[in-house]
Amino acid sequence: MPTDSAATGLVAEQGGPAPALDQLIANLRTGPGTDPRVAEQVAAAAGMWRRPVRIQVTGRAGAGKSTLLQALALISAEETTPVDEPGRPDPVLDADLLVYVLSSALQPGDRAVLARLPRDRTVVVLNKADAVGSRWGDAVAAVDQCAYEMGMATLPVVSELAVRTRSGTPSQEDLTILRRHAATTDPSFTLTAELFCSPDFGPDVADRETVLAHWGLFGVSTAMSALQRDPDLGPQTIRQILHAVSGIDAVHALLHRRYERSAERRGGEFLDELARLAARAGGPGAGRARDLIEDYLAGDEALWTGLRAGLACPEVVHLAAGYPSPYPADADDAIARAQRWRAVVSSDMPAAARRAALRAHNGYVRLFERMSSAGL
Ligand SMILES: Nc1nc2c(ncn2[C@@H]2O[C@H](COP(=O)(O)OP(=O)(O)OP(=O)(O)O)[C@@H](O)[C@H]2O)c(=O)[nH]1
Ligand SMILES: [Mg+2]
Repeated sequence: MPTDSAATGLVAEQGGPAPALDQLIANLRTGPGTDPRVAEQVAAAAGMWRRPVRIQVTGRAGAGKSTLLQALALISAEETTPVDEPGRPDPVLDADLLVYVLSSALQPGDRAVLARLPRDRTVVVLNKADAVGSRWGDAVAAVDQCAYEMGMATLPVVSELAVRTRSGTPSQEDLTILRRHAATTDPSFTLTAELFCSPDFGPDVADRETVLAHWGLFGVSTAMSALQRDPDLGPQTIRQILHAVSGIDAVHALLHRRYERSAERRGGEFLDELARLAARAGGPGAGRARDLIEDYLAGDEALWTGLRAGLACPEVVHLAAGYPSPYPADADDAIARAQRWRAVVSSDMPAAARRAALRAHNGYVRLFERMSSAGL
C-alpha cells in the first residue's frame, strides 16, 4: 500500500485486508434482509480472488527448472515434468503465471510449446547464459532474438551461480587461490574446467579444483576478472558481484510485477462475479442482497480494486506504464489521469480495453473526489 494513501484510508491492498468486503459478507449472513445463500456465493468468490497466484516452472528436460526454482526460492511455484519429451504428453500448463526455462538457446521444440502459451502470463528465462557464446553480450543477443520471435518478456540468467550466491559467500581461502592466479594473462585459463585445473598453471591443482567446485567456471572467471582489477576486493563484494552477474534479481523483479498483475486482474474478475451475483439476487421476494452488493461495488474499496484491475488489463497495460504508482500524487494528478482514461473509453480501441479504461477512469474520479475534499 502506498504510504500516502494510508492517510485517506481509501486504499485496500490487493489481496490484503478488505474491511468493506468482510462487512458485506457479514451483512449478507446476519444483517437485516439476510441472504445466506448469496453470502456463501460472495465468500466463495472472495476466496477465489484471495487465493495465492499459482506459478509453474516449465521447459525441456535439463533446462535448469529445479536450479532456477532453488535460486528464486519461490514457495508457491511448482516444477512441471519436461515439455517436448518424445513419447510423453506435455504437462498441462494452466497456472496463473508460467516461467519457461530455456537452456541457452531457443530450440524448435521450445518454439512449438511457447507458441501455444498465453503471452501476458508467460515469462521466458534463458538459463545457462554463461554457456552462450563467449561473452555476456552473446546471451543478451539470444535473449533479444527470443523476445522478438516469441513476443514474450525474456531475461538471461545463470541459475547455478545464483544458487551458489544464495547459499554462501566466498571464503578467504577461495579468494587467496583466485588472487594467486589473478595475474595469469593466458586467456585460455578460465575457458574450460580442464584448463583451469591444468598442472600447466602451477602445482595448486587441488586448490583450483576446490574453488571450482564452490563457484563453478563462470563464477571463478568472473571473480578472477574482478580481482585482476582490484586484488583487495573482499568476500562480501565478490559475492555481490557474482550475485549481480547471475541476473537473478531482474527475474525476481519481473516475476514480482507479473505476480501482482495477476492478482490485480483476478480482482477485476471478482468484481464481475459480484455484479453477476447482484443481478441474480434481485426479483420479487428477494432480500436486500442486491442492494448490499451494489453498495459495495460503488464503494471506495471496490473502485480501487477495479482501478488496479483496469491498469493491469493486457490491452491497456502499456498506457499505464509511465505511472510511478497506480496511486496518484495529488488531486490534480488524479483528475488528469481520469481525463486520459476517459479519452480511451470513448476511443475506438477494443471493448476489453475500453472496459478496463472505464474502471481506471471511475477509480481516479473517486480518488480525485476524496483527495480534493480531504484538501490534499
Ligand atoms: N552452466 C550452467 N549450468 C546450469 C545452470 N543451471 C543449471 N545448470 C545445470 O543444468 C543441469 C540440469 O539442471 P536442473 O535444474 O536439474 O534441470 P531441470 O530442468 O530441473 O531438469 P529435469 O527436471 O531433469 O528436466 C544441472 O547439471 C545443472 O547444474 C546454469 O545457469 N549454467
Ligand atoms: Mg528438475
